[in-house]
Amino acid sequence: MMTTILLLHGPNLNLLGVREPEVYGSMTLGDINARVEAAGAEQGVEVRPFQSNHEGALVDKLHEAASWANGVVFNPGAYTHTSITLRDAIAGTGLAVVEVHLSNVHAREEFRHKSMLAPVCVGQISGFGWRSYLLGLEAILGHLKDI
Ligand code: CA2
Repeated sequence: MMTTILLLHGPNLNLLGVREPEVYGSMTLGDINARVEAAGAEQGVEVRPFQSNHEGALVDKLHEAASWANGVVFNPGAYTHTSITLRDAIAGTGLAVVEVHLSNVHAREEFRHKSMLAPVCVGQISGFGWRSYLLGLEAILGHLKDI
């Protein structure tokens, strides 16, 4: 059976490469999706990207993915720091999720240091720009091999 990974992006990440390139880099979300999909394909892994600015749509996608995804690479954006709803969705589906961030959230404002989701994730990758997603893919695939 082919391994399938949900590549999930939260709010404002559709602006990548268009606004604030000094903070978040010049790659667009489409560029990042293509790089992660290509890295997956090299290993025979299907990567399915999805982005939403809406918390409920992200919850719905996690629920849906529980029936087809082996794991999730998730940049929850600012919902990282606020969303008990997304935390409950991850815990409730039992999906294996790696949390990723472009920026080093621990080097930024205090309110970004706390993740509501990290305790129900396999782990967190933060601070490597768009490569955080490649590291996230490697991390989830390594995790899935071990279980
Ligand atoms: O570093 C990350 O990946 C974040 O998840 C990005 C979130 C931020 O709230 C988190 O603390 C860390 C913000 C995403 C905003 O994305 C933009 C992209 C381009 C232009 C403006 C915003």
